[in-house]
Amino acid sequence: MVGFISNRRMKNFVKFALSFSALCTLVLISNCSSDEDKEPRITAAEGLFINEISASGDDWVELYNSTVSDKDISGYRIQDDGDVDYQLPDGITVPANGYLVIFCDDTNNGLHTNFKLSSDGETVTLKNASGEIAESVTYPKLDNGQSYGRYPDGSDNFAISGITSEGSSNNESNAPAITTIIRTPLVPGLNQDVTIQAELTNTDQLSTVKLYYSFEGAAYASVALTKIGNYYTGTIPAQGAGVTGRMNYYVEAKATTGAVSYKPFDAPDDSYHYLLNDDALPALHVNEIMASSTTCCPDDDGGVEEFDDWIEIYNSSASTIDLSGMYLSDDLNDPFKSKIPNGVTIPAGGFLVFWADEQGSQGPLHMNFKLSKSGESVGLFYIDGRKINSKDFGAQDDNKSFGAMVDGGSTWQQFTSPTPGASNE
Ligand SMILES: [Ca+2]
Ligand SMILES: [Ca+2]
Ligand SMILES: [Ca+2]
Ligand SMILES: [Ca+2]
Repeated sequence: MVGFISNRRMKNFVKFALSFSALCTLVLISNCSSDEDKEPRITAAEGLFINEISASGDDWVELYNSTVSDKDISGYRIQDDGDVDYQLPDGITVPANGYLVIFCDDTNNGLHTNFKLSSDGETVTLKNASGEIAESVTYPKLDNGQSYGRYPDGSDNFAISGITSEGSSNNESNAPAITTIIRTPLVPGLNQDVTIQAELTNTDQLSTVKLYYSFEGAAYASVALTKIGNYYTGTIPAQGAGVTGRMNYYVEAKATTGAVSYKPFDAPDDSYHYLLNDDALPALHVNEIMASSTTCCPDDDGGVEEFDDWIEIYNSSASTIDLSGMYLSDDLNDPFKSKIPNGVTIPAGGFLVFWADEQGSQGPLHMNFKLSKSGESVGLFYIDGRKINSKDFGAQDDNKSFGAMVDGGSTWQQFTSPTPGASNE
């Protein structure tokens, strides 16, 4: 479990050390016990807490005031790792026994900070007007719809909850959180059982974990998942020989309190899916790659020239091929890495260049990975994840490409004069 840093604890420790100093030498302090829960809470602003943090999708920090008086936090500052701290507006109060949400959305105005939070986890620190640390909480990796908070409000018990309670009490919103879902096989063939494993955290009050699945829009069926090792495990049954279509699924975790969480978090509106498909794979080929460009062939984005990595795909068939929903990846174990948007086609006998620049905002041909100059793999995958074609490559020289000697062929060579979008020659 990921811990947290509490300034209050440090102050409690100082107070404890002072009050017991007459009894204990410094050497013996570690042997003297004290129930710090009986010590009054002392903070730079007593009774003010960072109560809940959301850091994936919507980023925000919820403050909680456990006292019966409004707390004026004029001059307070908030920061995350590595960013300049942000001063909250004057005249802002956290209401008595109430909540205030600070939006970490990088808009730098009012209750909207100049930074975003990392979904991988970091530390959020709140300082008072004198610059003293009022609260500091280190949160772990969070997924959409999950939060890290105090359950109940203002306590020292932190947990990842599978549901959030932005601006309201955490007390009824403590749900088990589903952190990981694994599907085996990742690319199911027709008429195959599919195993789903779910990893959970914050399970003290766990009641049930269920897998829901729906084939081709039928009503969802459910199956209880059984804990095997670290995972809650169950099976989506095979659909029969020759049956093709789309399987949607999601996992639900319910607490004994009735609080429920899902993965994906907004299921059933959203769900995971796989395709049972027996289409013949298209005649497409990874045909030429550039893994280290400094002067060759700038990308198709206007403005300043960008010399990005690229992948050329060749259509060896006599028909136009629609690549909508197919995938490119630089990891052959992760076929679903970068989805090709709708409307991308290659004419019969034609070539198309995809940019491996992690700049998806530059258009439909820009993939969310780059190619390693020291070598790796490129794969083209069908809409169901089956591999159409792939190529492993070793270390590459700057501005020289690696491609099939004959378009679509299996013998590859280095090209001093790359031919992105045209026949290799
Ligand atoms: Ca809350
Ligand atoms: Ca680019
Ligand atoms: Ca890469
Ligand atoms: Ca070429």
